Amino acid sequence: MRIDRLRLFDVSLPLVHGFETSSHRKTGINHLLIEATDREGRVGWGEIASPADPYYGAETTETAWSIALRYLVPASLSAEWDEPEELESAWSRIRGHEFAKAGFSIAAWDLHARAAGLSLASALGGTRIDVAAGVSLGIEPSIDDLLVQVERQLAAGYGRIKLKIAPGWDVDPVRAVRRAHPDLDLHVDANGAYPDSPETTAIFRELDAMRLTMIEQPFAPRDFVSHSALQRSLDTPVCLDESIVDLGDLRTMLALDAGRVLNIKVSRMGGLSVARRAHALAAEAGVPVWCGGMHEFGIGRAANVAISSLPNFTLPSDVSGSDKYYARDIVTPPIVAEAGRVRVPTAPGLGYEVNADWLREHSSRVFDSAAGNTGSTIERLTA
Ligand code: OSB
Ligand code: MG
Repeated sequence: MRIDRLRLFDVSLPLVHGFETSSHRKTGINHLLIEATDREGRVGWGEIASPADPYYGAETTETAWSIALRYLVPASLSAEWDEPEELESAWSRIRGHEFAKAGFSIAAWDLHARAAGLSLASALGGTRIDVAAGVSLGIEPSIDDLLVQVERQLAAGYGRIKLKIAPGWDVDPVRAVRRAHPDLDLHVDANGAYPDSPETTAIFRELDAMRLTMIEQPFAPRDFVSHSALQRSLDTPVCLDESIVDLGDLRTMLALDAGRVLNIKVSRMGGLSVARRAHALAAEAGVPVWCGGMHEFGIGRAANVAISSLPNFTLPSDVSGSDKYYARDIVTPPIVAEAGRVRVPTAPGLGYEVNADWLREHSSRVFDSAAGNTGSTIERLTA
């Protein structure tokens, strides 16, 4: 297989409901979409789901655009490959930039699966016909507002809810939700916002009594030692997200008992091949996994659905229907959750088609490798 042409679209969509985490509030999402056309004219799609700002990780939409044009596009156009891993090895010497790499990995896997006539889920070794979906709820102006959001998502059929927490927004809102819904599959995500201090330990002791499924990423990403000490003092499993960007990080987590649940994000780990290897390593260690989301548009969301069909994704994933975030997604049909589950497509590749008009309408710039050389100077505004 050889990719002959790449186009990158810089796409923005408004969120239907603002989303606030421990670091900031978002009202819209800006991701990059990748269209890869092979020598036979087959097309694969990928999504670079980096946040616009460097508060979740170091990458931004701009760093991803720059690394893509300067390194990943030329590497992808010059490789001859059969398996996606072979193409990925063309950029393995580039350090970091996992979100940027993940977009190209998804496009390669989509092409690979389409060429083989397989759904992406089957090409990855997935076994489920549908996957359990959970929703992630941001910090709200008040506890009453949060309770309204919880009711709304339960009414929509979701069975698992994750609450964003931050210092000053933790024990009280979580207790209120737990009181209103004693049996709900509930967990919290701090996005690394807590200092490792006696006050923090006291907060997590209180949360430990609320029968949460997990406490996600309480401390800074590189602080495995604090996560390990906390995990050993709690009954609730600690889940790592930002800490795990490669398999070495996962081995560190397992060796230090720094968490007992793993959030696998295709984007954070640099693509589908690494995500699949992390899934296998976690399964071997007896650590359950789920797939985290980055507010993906339909392409990245479809990749998340596909990876979630693997056997050790035993906890609900952040793969809510497109409508939780977007009035209109860029794929057709839109991704939908029914009774808290999303069907795994059986059509070849990602199983969704891109609406080209809608995509163009929401793109602020488009890069086309066929329009000239592959240097960083060809950024074309769409007509
Ligand atoms: O930590 O899971 C996170 C969104 C942006 C940055 C970090 C996170 C999130 C989410 C999104 O929680 C959940 C989703 O995409 O459904
Ligand atoms: Mg998280």
